[in-house]
Amino acid sequence: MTGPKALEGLVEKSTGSWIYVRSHDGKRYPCKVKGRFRIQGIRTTNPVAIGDHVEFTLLPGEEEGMIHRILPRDNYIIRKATKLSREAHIIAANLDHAYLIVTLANPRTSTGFIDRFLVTATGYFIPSSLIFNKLDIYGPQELRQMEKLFDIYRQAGYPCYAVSALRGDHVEKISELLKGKVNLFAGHSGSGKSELIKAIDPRLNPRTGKISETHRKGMHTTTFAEMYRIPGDGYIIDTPGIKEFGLVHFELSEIPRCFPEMDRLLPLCQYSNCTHVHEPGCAVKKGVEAGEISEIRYNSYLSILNDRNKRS
Ligand SMILES: Nc1nc2c(ncn2[C@@H]2O[C@H](COP(=O)(O)OP(=O)(O)O)[C@@H](O)[C@H]2O)c(=O)[nH]1
Ligand SMILES: [Mg+2]
Ligand SMILES: [Zn+2]
Repeated sequence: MTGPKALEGLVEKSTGSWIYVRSHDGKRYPCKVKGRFRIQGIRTTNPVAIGDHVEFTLLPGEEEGMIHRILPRDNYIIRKATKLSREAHIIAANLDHAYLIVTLANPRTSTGFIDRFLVTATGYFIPSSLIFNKLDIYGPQELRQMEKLFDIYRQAGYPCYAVSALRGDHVEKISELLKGKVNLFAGHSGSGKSELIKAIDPRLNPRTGKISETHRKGMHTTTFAEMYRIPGDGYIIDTPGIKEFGLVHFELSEIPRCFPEMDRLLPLCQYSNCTHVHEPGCAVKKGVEAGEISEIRYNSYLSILNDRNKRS
């Protein structure tokens, strides 16, 4: 007699108690996890994450499965489980691209938030871009500000796009970018992630707007990412309620490496252990003075460094 057949599939949804795996034949199975999985050196609250490729066996009845192996991850993005926790929560794995949905009004996304997101994604080797949403409500002031931010982030090496999910402006362009890839959507609650997903594929129905917000706030539980299949053989992973991206296990010296425009200059610093704060002969500080590195980005660097120093 042979054992139960092992199948392979993609984790599309994980609620904690059940993990939903799409097998290669297209069927979706609710699964449980067997055994313990760890990322080296960090404790995680969820061993199996959305985007994971797993091996599982069917339980008697062949409706449910048991996951017994996670295939090696290309990458993953994690945050701290709670603000003070030492445990990490894996947001998603095997991402091709991460998009931060930014709004300059209703709500306003700060550059500090943008930079923390980009540092995290860059540190985990996930190419990332910014999508400025709600173009339809911007006045001259917001449009000027947007142009300025476009310059800063493009110069730093991050593509920038502007859309209106509600009115449909430039949504086509985004759909093109997402094709054939696993894409993460992040951003403040209310920035329009769900609305944009609906604009990309009207058949999808993520909850938008006020009702779900109040609902969410009342729940006080971890919100889990959702994965959506989109036309053109791609996926969007919607990550609700993520306020802080944790640089969970980055060394201090790795942080400047996550600013591409600083990274280029690091070999030119006079001291190899330069922190780029006060040292003489610092190429990064010279870059800021010369306008090669934006002051906004440099200030975000200082702020991230400062937070880290406070904690350790
Ligand atoms: N004016 C305007 N409102 C938008 C746009 N995109 C989303 N919204 C609105 O912003 C609110 C929050 O959007 P939602 O997609 O739920 O945000 P999420 O929390 O990021 O998923 C909803 O009332 C949306 O209708 C847009 O492009 N323009
Ligand atoms: Mg949403
Ligand atoms: Zn330096």
